[in-house]
Amino acid sequence: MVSVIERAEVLITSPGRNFVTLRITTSDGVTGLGDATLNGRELAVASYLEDHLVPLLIGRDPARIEDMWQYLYRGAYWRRGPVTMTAISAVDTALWDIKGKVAGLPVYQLLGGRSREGVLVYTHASGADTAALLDDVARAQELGYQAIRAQAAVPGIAGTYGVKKDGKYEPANSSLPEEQPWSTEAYLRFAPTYLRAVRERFGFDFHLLHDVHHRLTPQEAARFGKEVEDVQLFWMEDPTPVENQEAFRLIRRHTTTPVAVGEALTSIWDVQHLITEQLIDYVRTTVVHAGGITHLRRIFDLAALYQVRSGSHGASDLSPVCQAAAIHLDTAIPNFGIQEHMGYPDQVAEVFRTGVTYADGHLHVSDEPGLGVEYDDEAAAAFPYNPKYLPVARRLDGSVHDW
Ligand code: CS2
Ligand code: MG
Repeated sequence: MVSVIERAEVLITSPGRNFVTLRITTSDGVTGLGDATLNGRELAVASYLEDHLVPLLIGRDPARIEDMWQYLYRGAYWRRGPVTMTAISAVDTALWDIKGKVAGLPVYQLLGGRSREGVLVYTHASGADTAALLDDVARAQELGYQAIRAQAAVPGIAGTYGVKKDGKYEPANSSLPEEQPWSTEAYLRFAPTYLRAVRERFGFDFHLLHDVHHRLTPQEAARFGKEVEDVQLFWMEDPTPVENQEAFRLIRRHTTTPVAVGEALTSIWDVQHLITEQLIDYVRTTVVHAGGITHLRRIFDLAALYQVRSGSHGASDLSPVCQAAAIHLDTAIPNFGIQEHMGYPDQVAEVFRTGVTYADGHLHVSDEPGLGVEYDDEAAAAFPYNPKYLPVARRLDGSVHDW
């Protein structure tokens, strides 16, 4: 009797932050998990799955992953975009989890096996000022991280992106969007000074990363990249909003600081020109938002032709299911660059039990069949959904800016 998809459940929980997970169960009782979390818009994806995709899955062959991808993508008629692609990602990832369990193999083995023993990761260091940032970089080095992202609060600008409060950073933290003031002028004066201070204190024998977080115009981004060339950043991330891809030609003309882009992009067509015109050095698309393992591998294969490496987004709003799937892919692909590792609130481990382990600046997947993640329904029930919004940035004149 051929196994078919018998059940598909959309699971919502909030252990410290909101997560949406799809669980597919086959007629043989094999289950697969897929992350479907879209920060600040979680219920849109939950409904897309519950109301539109789940009815299509029941009775289908879980082994036909590629056919399912094409069926859901082309069959949607309305293609791409974060909600559609996150829903398709969840189905795809769950089917790879099932295929690994049926084969009795960890997913990285299905993707061609190990290309490396461990996956180099970067962590977040931040501070309310330069001194606090330097302390946090020292903390990260003590934990063995060989790659560290540095962010510090811009003086006089409350709520600067990426700065922890009481050791924690969760941007989606209010029941209505927090409106955060922003000044590009103040940022451009200050950011190069704290990045330089990190190098002066800790030297160059580790990777230093920085997330501009979409805040600059193309010219400002070119100027910033040029100004910090002496800092030898591993990358400057999302220097300018990605809709205007012409902008990256201008940035390239003025600076050799490596550029990483892609966390807000959801398909190969969104990164195609950035890759084929060598406008970026790292592509940050993810399993959860860019079409699952099937489509993300396609993106990385295209990138490999142009010596563009992977640098997948891995913030705490991408669940441990996404993280595990990302590490399986990172373990197998030839053009792996680096993986973000922001970490999770403590309660998350009560709901998601994952075989991913950390050691000496690297993450390691487990050799359990499938993705190696379990979901505890009982624990999840203790953390009901808690609507939260990402902030909105406003310039000092009151106008809206890119957050
Ligand atoms: C950030 C994210 O980690 C990053 O690189 O860009 O923290 C991003 O702000 C959030 O994932 C948005 O939900
Ligand atoms: Mg980012």
